[in-house]
Amino acid sequence: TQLHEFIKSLPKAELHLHIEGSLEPEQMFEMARRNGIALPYSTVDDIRTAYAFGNLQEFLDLYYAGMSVLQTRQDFYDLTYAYLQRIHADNCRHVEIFFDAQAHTERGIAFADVIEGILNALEQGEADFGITSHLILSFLRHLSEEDAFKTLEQAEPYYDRLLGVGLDSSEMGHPPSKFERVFAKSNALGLKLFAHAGEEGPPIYVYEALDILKVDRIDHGNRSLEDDALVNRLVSEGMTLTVCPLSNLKLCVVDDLKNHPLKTMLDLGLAVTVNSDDPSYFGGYINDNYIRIADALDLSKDDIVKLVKNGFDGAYMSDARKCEVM
Ligand code: ES4
Ligand code: ZN
Repeated sequence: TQLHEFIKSLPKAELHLHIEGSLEPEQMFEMARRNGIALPYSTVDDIRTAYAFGNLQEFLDLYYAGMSVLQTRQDFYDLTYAYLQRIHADNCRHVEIFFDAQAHTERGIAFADVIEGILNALEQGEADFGITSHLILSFLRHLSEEDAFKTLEQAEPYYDRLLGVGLDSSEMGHPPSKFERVFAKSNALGLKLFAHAGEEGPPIYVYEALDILKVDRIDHGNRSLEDDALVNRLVSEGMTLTVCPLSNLKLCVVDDLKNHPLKTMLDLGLAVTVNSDDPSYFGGYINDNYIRIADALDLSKDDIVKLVKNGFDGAYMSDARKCEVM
């Protein structure tokens, strides 16, 4: 349709993307083959069939298992470069990427191999596709504060090449307050602060992300809608929420895209953006997320423009770069 073509034609920014969640089944087989790793699947279709999740944890179990094929610096390079190539086709011009360092270092992969593979691909992607990018070190919240501190220390040689730190993985039972001190330290180092909150967790987790972690963006934030005072605060602060429609559908945060709160959030004046989260696992890259949610909620051209603009407003880009792409 005309709206689909409009969405495809717009330059976009993506602010919520886990690079390990862009690992496509074909790549998983190729890397398993070259690294001599046995997979519990025989075909690409087997993998896609297995991607049916009842909640966040069911997804995370397959996500951490899948990334075990990532072994070498070249694997991290290839993963990242393929993602950039894919979003270039979606006219995505800027991306801020999370990586889960601990999910690799705990398997014995060197931190340097992970981050240098990713950073080298980001540099090549800018040269080849004109996509600007930032990298965010995300702490796994099911692991300890001490483990997060250790990971922040391992990143020391790369602080100037990191935009910030994030917080992801199993939300329930792991409130933002668990990471108060490591976020304070990250802030003192000049890093930006991001946290997943209110995806499955209650509004109090969003308050903690704001008040205790002092985050610069909230990832997801859907459940903020249960608390009117919280909504008013997020609106008045102009806090960016990185919403992920197909992720919410696949993880049963919503039962149907027609019941997704995105349009409500927009109409309340929240600074919501559209993102793909883990595109290989959730069935779509950035344009698919825009198209599926636009169709389900009957979004207007003005809604789409607002969402795209929110993406650039919430991004860490120079005004000159924004001018160039918007
Ligand atoms: C994630 Cl959707 C989501 N939520 C929490 N942690 C994650 N890690 C990768 N995707
Ligand atoms: Zn996420």
